[in-house]
Order: sequence, then structure tokens, then C-alpha cells
Amino acid sequence: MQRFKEDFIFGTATSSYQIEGAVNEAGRTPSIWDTFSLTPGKVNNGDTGDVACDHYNRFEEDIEIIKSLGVDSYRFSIAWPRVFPHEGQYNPEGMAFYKRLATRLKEEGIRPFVTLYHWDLPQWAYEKGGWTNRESINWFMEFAEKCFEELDDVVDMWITHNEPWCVAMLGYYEGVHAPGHQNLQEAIQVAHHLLLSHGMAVQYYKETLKKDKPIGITLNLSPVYPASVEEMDYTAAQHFDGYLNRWFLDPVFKGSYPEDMKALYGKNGCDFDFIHDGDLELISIPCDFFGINFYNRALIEASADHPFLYQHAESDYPKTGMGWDISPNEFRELIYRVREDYTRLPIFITENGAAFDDQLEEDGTVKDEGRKSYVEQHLETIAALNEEGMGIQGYYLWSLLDNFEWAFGYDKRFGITYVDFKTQKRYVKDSAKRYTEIVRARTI
Ligand code: GBH
Repeated sequence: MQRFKEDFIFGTATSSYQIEGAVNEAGRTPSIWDTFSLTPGKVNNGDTGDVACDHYNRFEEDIEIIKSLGVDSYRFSIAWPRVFPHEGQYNPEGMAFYKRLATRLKEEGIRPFVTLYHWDLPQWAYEKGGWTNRESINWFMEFAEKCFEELDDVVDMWITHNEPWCVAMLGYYEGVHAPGHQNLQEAIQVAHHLLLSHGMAVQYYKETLKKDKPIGITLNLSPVYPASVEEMDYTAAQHFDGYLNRWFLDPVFKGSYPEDMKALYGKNGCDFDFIHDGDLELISIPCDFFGINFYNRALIEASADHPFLYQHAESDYPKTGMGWDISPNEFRELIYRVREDYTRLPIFITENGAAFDDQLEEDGTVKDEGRKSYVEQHLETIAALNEEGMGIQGYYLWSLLDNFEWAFGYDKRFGITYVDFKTQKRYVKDSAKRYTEIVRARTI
């Protein structure tokens, strides 16, 4: 049996577009995810976030669920197009929703952990070039400043960006996320502007406002392994690690982009004119913590068909409903690597969780053994890591509710609460009950 310290923070997480619905309420305008999901062929079954979990109208009920879980904290994000529905036009009614939400949470003793950007770029900003345009930093800053000004009193911690890799690479290179472009030059430019806007927001928060809540960034990291001892597979793995992990870790913690990846992107026709003097100093500005979203390891082999000469290899690991390897041991190695190569900042696991094919039983239970065991394995790993001095200060289970799983729509259920999307009724799954036990006992 392992113990978590009294001040370890247990939480659960969501994001605005995935749960809120109410896309036309209180002055909200479309985000790129509205546009993308309404474009035929982009999202499974043609699903959209139009209604999602209707959390915008049901947040009181959802806070009751959060309370019943016994968690210390709840992580959510702010829909930018609610707050700035048009360029330069602030919408207090949109902000009021987040004020109500955070205030209610605080009244219940649940600490609000707020992400500014979890992928729902206003459509108006996209039409002016979106994140490929360096101007996007100014639009983001206007949004960030308003959020700091209006919400800092009721927020406990801030995250600037969630998973810039997904925004840049899935959105602008692989084309499977909004806005669905396939252009490497754009993707690395987007990544740069996201990181710059992160640095600028942190600088503004700490140095200009002199506010003191912890502020940081969340990256999605997957430790990468070559599928064999062949040189080619090692090279492929190194490329994939550079693409997924180092392209973001290096600028944030070392103030430089990895040279091998610059060479590779250069070979694929990219230039780096978008990097200006002083940018990397800003990107690597010290933060208060480092947020990591962890789901799986990656097993990689060589492929001549891909510009970066890699492909995912067949693996014999047990898998989640996404087909992702269940890999708590590699999670452990990832944390050691982050500690050795990158940072000693406090670490928060800002997301971890799994999708499975859940079955709602007649008695209203969901016996999600797979998810329960996934969560247990990762929490055991964290407890052990902390005994070895790894300094993980909190854990946010993804996700509070089944929700809009981006390009997969509602088919993939990540919730510890089951949502019947026809009736909007919520059912607490067995994994949630187990999580509550762990949280209450602070023991696993
Ligand atoms: C997160 O993204 C999002 O923040 C959240 O909104 C989403 O609902 C949740 O996770 C569940 O998907 O196998 O090595 O190619 C997930 C980020 C990035 C995790 C890609 C899996 C696969 C890496 N994902 N990663 S690999």
C-alpha cells in the first residue's frame, strides 16, 4: 500500500468545446471546431459540439458530481469565442459563465484549475490567418488579459495552452483536427506562435500584473521506443520523438529548437524566418509548474513512405479503446527523463485516462473494469515516483464526463461519468467510485 501526501491534489478535467454545447447562447460565435465538425467527413458520424454534455446549462448538476467524487480540484477551459465573439469585442455575458462556475467551485472547496486555450480558436481569428499569423499573439493576449483580470480571484492555477502539439501538428500538418490543413511550414509556425503567446501571457501575468497564482503550460508527451535494435528504427524513433516531444520541450525548457529536427524540417521544405530575435527567451520564461498529459507510449519503426521516415509499429501491449498501449512503466521512464533532461519544476499530471467501450447496465451502473485498472496502475506509478522524489504534485483524471472526443465524436467515451447523450442523464461509473475511494483514503 502506498500513501499520497496530504497536499497532493486529486482532480478531474474537461475542456470547453468537448462538454459545453450551447454554441449559440449568450453571444458566443463559432470556433474553428464548430466549422470543422460541421464539415462533412471530418468527425465520426458527423457529430458536433452543438449540444455535447449541455454543461453550459447543467454546470450546477456537474458540480454536484465533482463534489461527490471528493476531489480537491477541477480543471476546465475557457471558450475564447464566448469571451471575444468578435475581434476586439469583449462579451461580459460570456465571461460571466466562467465566473459563476469558478465561484461555485470555490464555495464547495474545489480548486479551479483553468486552461486558457484548449483548441477552440474563434472563427473570426481563423479568418485573419489564425495561429499561422503572428498577430494571433496579440489576439490571444487580449483574451488572456481579460481572463486574468476577471477571474484571477476565483482561480487557483492557470494553464496557458493545452497540448500545442495537437493544435499545430494535428490541426495544420496531419489535418485530422481543426482547421484541417496539411502544411508542415504552417504547422511549425503555429507551434511557434502558440509557444510565444504562452511566454507572453506568463510574462504579463507575473511581471506586469504581479499576480501570484501558479501559471504554466501543458504538453502531451509520449515516450518513444524503437521497435527493434535496427539503426533505421532508432532513427525513426528519434524523428518521432523530435516531432512529438522535443519540438516543444526544448524551446520551453532550453530556449532552443532541436537542431536535428530543424534539419529534417528544412529538408522537407521549411524555413524558419518566423523565429525572431528574442522569441526563444520569451518562450523559455520560467513558469511555476509543468503540466503533462500522459496517455500512452509510442512504438516506432522505419518507413520510407513518411517524410520523417517513421511509422507506428505493431505492439503486443494491452490496449485501451483507442488502441493506445497501456504503459505505466513507460510513464515512469518519461517522468525520469523530464527530470533529468528538462526541469525540476513541480509536475502536475494534468490529464491521464482511457476510453473503453462502456456498457450502461439496467440498474444504472457501468462496470468499467478496464478504466478502473488503467487509473489504478497510473496512480500506483505516481505514488512510487513520488517516493523516489519525483515531485508530482497533482493528478487530473480525464475526464469528468463522456464528451465530444474531437475527430472521434461521441463514439469514444473517456468519462468516469457516463453520459446518455439522448437524455443528458449522468451515471457515475465504477471507475469513479474507485477513484473516490483512493482520493478519500489518499492511499492506493
Ligand atoms: C488529449 O489529447 C486532449 O487534451 C483531450 O482534449 C482529449 O479528449 C484527450 O486527450 C483524449 O484523447 O501514439 O505516440 O502517436 C490527447 C493527445 C496525442 C494522446 C497523441 C495520444 C498519441 C501519441 N493525444 N497521442 S502516439
